[in-house]
Amino acid sequence: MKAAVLNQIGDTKLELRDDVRTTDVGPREIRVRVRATGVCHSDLSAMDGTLPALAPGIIGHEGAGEVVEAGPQVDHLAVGDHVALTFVPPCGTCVNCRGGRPHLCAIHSIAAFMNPRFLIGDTPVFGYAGTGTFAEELVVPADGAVKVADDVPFEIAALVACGVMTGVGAAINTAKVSPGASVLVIGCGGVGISVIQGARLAGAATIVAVDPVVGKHETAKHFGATHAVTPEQLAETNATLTENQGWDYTFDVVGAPATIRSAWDNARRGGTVVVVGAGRGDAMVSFSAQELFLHDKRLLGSFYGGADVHRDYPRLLSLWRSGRLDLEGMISKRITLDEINDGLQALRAGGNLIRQIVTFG
Ligand code: CXF
Ligand code: ZN
Repeated sequence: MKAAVLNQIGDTKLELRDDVRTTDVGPREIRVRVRATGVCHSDLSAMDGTLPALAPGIIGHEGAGEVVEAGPQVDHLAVGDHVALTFVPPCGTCVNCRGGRPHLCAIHSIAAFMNPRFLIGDTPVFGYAGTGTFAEELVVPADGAVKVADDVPFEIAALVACGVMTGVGAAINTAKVSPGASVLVIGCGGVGISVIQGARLAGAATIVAVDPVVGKHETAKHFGATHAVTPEQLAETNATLTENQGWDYTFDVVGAPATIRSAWDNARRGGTVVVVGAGRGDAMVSFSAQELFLHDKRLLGSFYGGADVHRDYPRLLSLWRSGRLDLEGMISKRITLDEINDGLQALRAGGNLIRQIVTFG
C-alpha cells in the first residue's frame, strides 16, 4: 500500500512509497482503512525531534476510517464499522482507566514504542503514537478505535481524534471554564481554535485570542473569540479589559517557555493557567518560589484534553450535529497523500491554516 515514510528524525520530508505493509492483525487488533487524517503540528514535532517518535516510522495521528479486518477477540467492533482513532487507546483495566483518567493510560502507548505495526520488506516501521495515519491502512489495538455513526463524514471524525478533543477538552475537562468567565488563549492553530470553541461552549463572557499572525485574528473571532490581539498588544489589552488584574483562565497552546510564562503572567491571582502546547523536553520555564504561592494560581497541564474518548467523542459529535461546534469550518484545505510534504511545509510556514485534511480515495 501507499504510505508516507519518515526515514530519520530530522528529515524535513517524508518519502512516499507504495511498498509498505502492515503487520498481521493480532487477536485484539483491527485493521483500518484510513479515509481521512488531519495534519497536526505534533506531526512536525515528531519529524524535528520535539516530541518522541521512532524512525523509520509513519506519522499522522488524527485519523478516521473503516474497519476492514478484526481479530478473533475483538467484540465491540466489526468489519464495516466507521471509527475515529485515538493515540491513547484506553486499556480499560489499569489504575488510570479505573481511576477515571483514561487519557493517562500508558499500556498501549508504551507497547507502541516496542511493537512496530508496519513493514517495508523485512524492515520494521513504527507508527507514530501507536497510530500512523499517513498510510492507506493501519493496524491498531481495538481499544484505539471509537465507533462513529455511518453518517458522520470521515474528515469530521478525524478532527475529533486529536485537535478538537485536545482543545475543547482543555477548556471543558481540564480547566472547567465557568459561565461568565474571562479567557485568554495564546496560539490560534487548530488546537487553539478548539480551545476557543470549548470556552464559548462553556459560556465564557470574554475570550481573547493571541497570535502574532494577524491573519488568524478574524478566524479566531469567527470561532468565538470576542477580541484578538498580537503578543505585543497583550499588555495594553490586559490594562483595558481587566484593569491589569488578568484573566480567569489562560491557555498556552504553543508550548514555548515564553508563551507559558505569558499565560502565567496574564492570569489573575487565583486564576487558572492551562498548558496545552506540546513543548520540548529540554525547554525550561522559570517561576519564582514566591509567586507560586503568593499568586494562588492553579497551573494545570492538559494532555489530550483530559479525554475519555468513549464519553467525549460522541459528545463532541453531538455538539457538532446540533450546530454548536463548528467542525466543517476548521477544514482549511483538503489534500491527497501525494501532497503531504507541501501540506507539512505550509503548516511549518505558520500561515492561517486551521486544519489541512488528507483524504483518501
Ligand atoms: C500529541 C501528543 C503526543 C503524541 C501525539 C499527539 N498531541 C497532539 O497533537
Ligand atoms: Zn495532534
